[in-house]
Amino acid sequence: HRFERAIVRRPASTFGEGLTTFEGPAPDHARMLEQHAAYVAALRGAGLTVTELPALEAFPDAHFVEDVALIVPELAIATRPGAGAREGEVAAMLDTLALLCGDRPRAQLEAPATLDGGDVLVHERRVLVGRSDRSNAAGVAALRQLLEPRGYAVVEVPVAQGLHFKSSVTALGPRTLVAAASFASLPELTLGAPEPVEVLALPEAEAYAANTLRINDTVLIPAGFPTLAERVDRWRRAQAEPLSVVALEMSEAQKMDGALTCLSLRF
Ligand code: CIR
Repeated sequence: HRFERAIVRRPASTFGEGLTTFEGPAPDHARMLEQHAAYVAALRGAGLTVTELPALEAFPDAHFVEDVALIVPELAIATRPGAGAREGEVAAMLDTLALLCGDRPRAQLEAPATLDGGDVLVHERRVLVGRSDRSNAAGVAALRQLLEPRGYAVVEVPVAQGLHFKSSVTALGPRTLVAAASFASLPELTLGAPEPVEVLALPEAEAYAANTLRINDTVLIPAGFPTLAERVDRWRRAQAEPLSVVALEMSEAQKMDGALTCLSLRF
């Protein structure tokens, strides 16, 4: 499956007031804008047509657009984020979904369901969904009801650590996942996969780097994680088709518990 478009949103000047568990130096807005611009350039470099939405000053986490929607070829779903402070971000995305999602049917999750897109990893025809502090059982059930009739197998995965499932597990390709050590041996990661799936485990010190982003023939990785870079390079060289790997500085998003996938919706 190839992606054609992405939606991103400019980080607000208030972005440092967003939710975070990070303790350390304050995030820097100018640097965040630079890193975001490099990210958008990398999406374009990977061949995507990027729609850049304006900053929402009242919603400091709104540039983490991945959490408010899930778009697959068969359907576009507006989610219901699990953090009360982020619920209002959904309304700001509805017009854009209507405009850009073509003739896909659209759905919207309703209370009591909560689901953050960061908990959803679409891997071929399997959809791995994290049960986290943000995504509840009703959210997983609602997703199952929408996706299973459309030919996806929804697999629930417990998220015992980190913010979202994809904070700790992402897909490099159809047969390869990359996971933080504490997630790497979860049986759900490979459950029901039609072909063997290899899980590349990262040491705990590089847990953040488990959030990679494969877009067509490009893999985006966060800069500054040598084990990840080495594993991805070895994996890349073993692939039949040529792939480019692009490393991006992610320090400011990381301070706000965000990572590569969070910053866009791809479809
Ligand atoms: C939050 O706590 O909701 C934001 N500060 C970070 C969201 C990151 N999104 C993602 O992993 N998909």
